[in-house]
Amino acid sequence: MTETLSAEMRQDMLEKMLLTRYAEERIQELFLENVIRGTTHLCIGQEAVSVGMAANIDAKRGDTVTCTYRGHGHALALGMPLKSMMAEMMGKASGCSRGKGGSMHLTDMEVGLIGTFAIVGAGLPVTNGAALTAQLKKTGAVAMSIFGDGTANIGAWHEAVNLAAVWKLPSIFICENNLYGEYSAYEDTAPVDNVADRAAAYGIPGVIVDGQDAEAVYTVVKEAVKRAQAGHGPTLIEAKTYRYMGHSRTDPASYRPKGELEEWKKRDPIDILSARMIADGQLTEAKLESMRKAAQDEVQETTEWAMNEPEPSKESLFEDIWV
Ligand SMILES: Cc1ncc(C[n+]2csc(CCOP(=O)(O)OP(=O)(O)O)c2C)c(N)n1
Ligand SMILES: [Mg+2]
Repeated sequence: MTETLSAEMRQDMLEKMLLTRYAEERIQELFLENVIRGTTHLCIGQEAVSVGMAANIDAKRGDTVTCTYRGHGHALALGMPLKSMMAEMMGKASGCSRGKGGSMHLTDMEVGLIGTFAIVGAGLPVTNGAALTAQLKKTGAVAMSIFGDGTANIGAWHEAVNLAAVWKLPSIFICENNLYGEYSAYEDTAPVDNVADRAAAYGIPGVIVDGQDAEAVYTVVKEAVKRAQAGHGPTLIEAKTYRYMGHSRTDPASYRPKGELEEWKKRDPIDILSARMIADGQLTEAKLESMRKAAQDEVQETTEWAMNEPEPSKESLFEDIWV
């Protein structure tokens, strides 16, 4: 059953979802204005998974997270400073990867984010490595990997889930099933109705959760953490969600059936949590409005700040590399 969280935790989740939403809207504009180069993959519509996951992470304990190129929301939910992210987007030296990674390579060891990966499926084996460390050192830490529905068709995914199950690693595999892998619909590329159904092949629990409901996501991830810490091994969680935007910056997503986006927008993660808080007397429309404004202001101020930050030096090209 979905846990009812404290007013403070709900407030924190709502703030982070608002910050992610407005930051990503601004990022899209900045790409179109050529202020940010390369490409970008937005998680607008999927924010509840980010906050539900992140609220279970204890970086001090040594918990770790790997995620994908669609990782802005996870990074912010884990507590990466917006400045660090925005500067990285713009290739500035003050970015989390010193301006050399960009949108798809956000990393912040302080918050447990050991990497966002552009290679589909590449995060799972790394998560297993972190989980093995926790298991051998008996730290009680867990390692999470976030990925999409298309990723469950990749060889590395199957090898990683299998190994984690055999070794009973404290790995937690969280699938954001947003119905599409690039431009292909889930049902055209997978032979099973749910990604979670694949858990049976590896003898681990496969749990389906409403990915639009932050508290529901929080609840199932918490269960998976307990299981991992008790030495029972990994859990596969499938959060049913939807990306409002196309796959990447220039994709108009014309392959989607008419009306599908509108249906999903009726179950917006920010609306669901804020409505619940209002119903429980923890939030008013006016307070919500001021929270929106605060998030928008932070995005605007941070954007301006990042634009004026220096580029990395030429010498830094030879730093942080293996020869
Ligand atoms: C190994 C590999 N194959 C193909 C690609 C190209 N590619 C980038 S994203 C993507 C789709 C992944 O879909 P999904 O796992 O559902 O994640 P989503 O983008 O929907 O979050 C593909 C095929 C890649 N980056 N890496
Ligand atoms: Mg997908």
